[in-house]
Amino acid sequence: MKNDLILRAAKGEKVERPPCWIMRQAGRYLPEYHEVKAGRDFFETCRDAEVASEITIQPVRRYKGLLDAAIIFSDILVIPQALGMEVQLIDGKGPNFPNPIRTIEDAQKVLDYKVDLFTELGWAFDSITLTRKKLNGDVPLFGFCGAPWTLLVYMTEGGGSRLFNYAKEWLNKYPEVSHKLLQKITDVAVEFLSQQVVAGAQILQVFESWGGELSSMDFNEFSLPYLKQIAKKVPLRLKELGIKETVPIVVFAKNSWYALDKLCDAGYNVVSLDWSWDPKEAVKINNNRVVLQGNLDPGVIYGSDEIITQKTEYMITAFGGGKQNYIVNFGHGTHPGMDTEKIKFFLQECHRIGSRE
Ligand code: 1CP
Repeated sequence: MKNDLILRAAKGEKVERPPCWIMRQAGRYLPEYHEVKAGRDFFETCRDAEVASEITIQPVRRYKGLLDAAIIFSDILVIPQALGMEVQLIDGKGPNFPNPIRTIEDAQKVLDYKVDLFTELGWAFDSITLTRKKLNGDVPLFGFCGAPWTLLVYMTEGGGSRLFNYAKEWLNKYPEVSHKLLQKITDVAVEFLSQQVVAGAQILQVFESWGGELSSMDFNEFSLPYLKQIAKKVPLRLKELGIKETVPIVVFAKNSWYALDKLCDAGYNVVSLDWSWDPKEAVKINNNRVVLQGNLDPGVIYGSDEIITQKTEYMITAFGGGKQNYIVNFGHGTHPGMDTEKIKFFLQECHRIGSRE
């Protein structure tokens, strides 16, 4: 490994500066992404290891020396696909499930589905292995998956949502079946994450992007127990699979402000924060139990250099300076229209500010 900064930082070690990466650092804001994708179907692009590895490496190449990790180009919706559900990505509209889970019979079909990860998601492992080879030790590679509740949202809603009426109906009308579905998703997530490590992933992130849609009480019932299972079972499975190194795991539960204290004890090495947090508050609540990651509002990238500097400086300082228990990121992903040069400036500022004695 030429650069293992993020692996050391994620384990809580003291580091020379905070490692930097950005959620959705690959994708639509990069002109080279559009060039390579060339109007092809999104999932077809993911399944082509050569293309997916190229897209994964694009930001690392563009921001040479500024990014300390790559994240494999794929999507959280590949687990529903592995559970036998059809998922499309419609340009300009987002994910679409032609047959979402709406009835008990639909749910039973998913529960009865015999998942064969290597048949359904073999391409994901090939893509990770090839990307690792191409990265040649430049930076560590993230594997990832969607958290069970967030995936259940897509599987019941059939796509993105504003009201979350179908997902909420499932939790409140059929809590027992909802738990069975969440458990099935969890089991697949544990195996999928573990096999991503076998294929070459060196650090993992679990995306609970719709965590903030739950009440605190429902988060405790429908999200947290499954997040905890993932954190506990992946290391055990990795041991069984003969992996000797510790593989750090990050959890990102967007807008789940009420859950930070519990997430710090959920078994993860790193807790990633959205931008609603004042880092000082989060640092106090965490009290050095885990490494924190985040949390600049990506919208700051639309600002002047002075504003980017000012807000980045506040962030890094408020997280304690960045030499321990901190990883730089945005509070959520990049936007398609963002200026690549502004993102470069942000990363340069993180290096400058984070390296200061
Ligand atoms: O650099 C990277 O991060 C690339 C890999 C990646 C990841 C980690 C992609 C590529 N998607 C994801 C995770 C993902 N996908 C999440 C969790 C993170 C988050 O909260 O943003 C979620 C919720 C999805 C679902 C999804 N897939 C959406 C959001 C729709 C909604 O409901 O709001 C969208 C638009 C996609 C498609 C997708 N996935 C990735 C990209 C680059 C795209 C856009 C594809 C395109 O239009 O070209």
